[in-house]
Amino acid sequence: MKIYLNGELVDKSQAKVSVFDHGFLYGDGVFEGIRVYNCLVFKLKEHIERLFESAHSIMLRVPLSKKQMTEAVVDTLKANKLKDGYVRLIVSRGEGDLGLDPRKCKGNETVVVIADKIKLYPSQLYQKGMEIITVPTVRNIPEALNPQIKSLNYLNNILAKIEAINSGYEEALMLDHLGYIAECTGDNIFGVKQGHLYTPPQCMGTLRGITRDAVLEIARKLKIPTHEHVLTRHELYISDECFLTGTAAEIVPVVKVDGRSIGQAKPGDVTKKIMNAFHKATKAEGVKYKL
Ligand code: PXG
Repeated sequence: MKIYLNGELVDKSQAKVSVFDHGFLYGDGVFEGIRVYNCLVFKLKEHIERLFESAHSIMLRVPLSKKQMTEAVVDTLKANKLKDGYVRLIVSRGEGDLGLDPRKCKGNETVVVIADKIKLYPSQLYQKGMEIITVPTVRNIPEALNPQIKSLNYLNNILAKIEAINSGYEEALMLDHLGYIAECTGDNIFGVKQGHLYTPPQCMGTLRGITRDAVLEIARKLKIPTHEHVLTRHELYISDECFLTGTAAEIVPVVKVDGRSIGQAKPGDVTKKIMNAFHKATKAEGVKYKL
């Protein structure tokens, strides 16, 4: 496997970064996860845009232009002869000293591109649907660490994931500090009620997911009314359908939340319609490359 590391494609065994890298020491950096379907990089422009926005917010200089970053992604995919897969883009503050001061890392920013395969859940889960549980850890407060920043510091989400796993669930429902629904540990959440689609607004402690945006776009095309507003757990419990969206997980039907059946406790018609349209979009859209 070849890894892109600071301008070079190196063998996996040679792809090493310093233990003084502030990405490692403090989670000081940003990342993206991108999917590739049959030599089409889905929503690559949007992912690169969000990477640069995250970096801008934490005052991290990305040593490549957006065009160069796009080329780095495609070159890494080609070097690994991957038609389908998952790309992880990472920009960290780079090597500094043991203090927090990011000025010590100036000019040392680390850029990594990994192209690999990913499968989060078994296929039957997509047919049967998932059960999720609300966990005690609340999503980061936007005024402290805004979830819009896709930073390398994922402990908030990992703590929630651990709580879900300890309770026998694969995924956690995270609330915001006010008790409204935020998102899951690596996915956005949607409810369907009487043919309308609901999802929390992006300003309320949720990441503006690119799959979330793609689903909203698909829904509008399918003439499904969409609403981005605050949701309580009660509103989710009484939904007809529920599903999660994320680049890694794609679209996952949810059939139970906190022990409450959602609708008929099986993947609903609107969810299936959106899943179909999403899979069609992944076959038709994206930045194309040749192997
Ligand atoms: N919310 C959070 C907190 C995320 O990390 C999403 C929503 C979905 O966003 P996109 O743009 O992908 O539709 C994410 C992204 C994993 C994993 O192992 C998931 C993400 C990132 C890294 C790993 O589940 N999700």
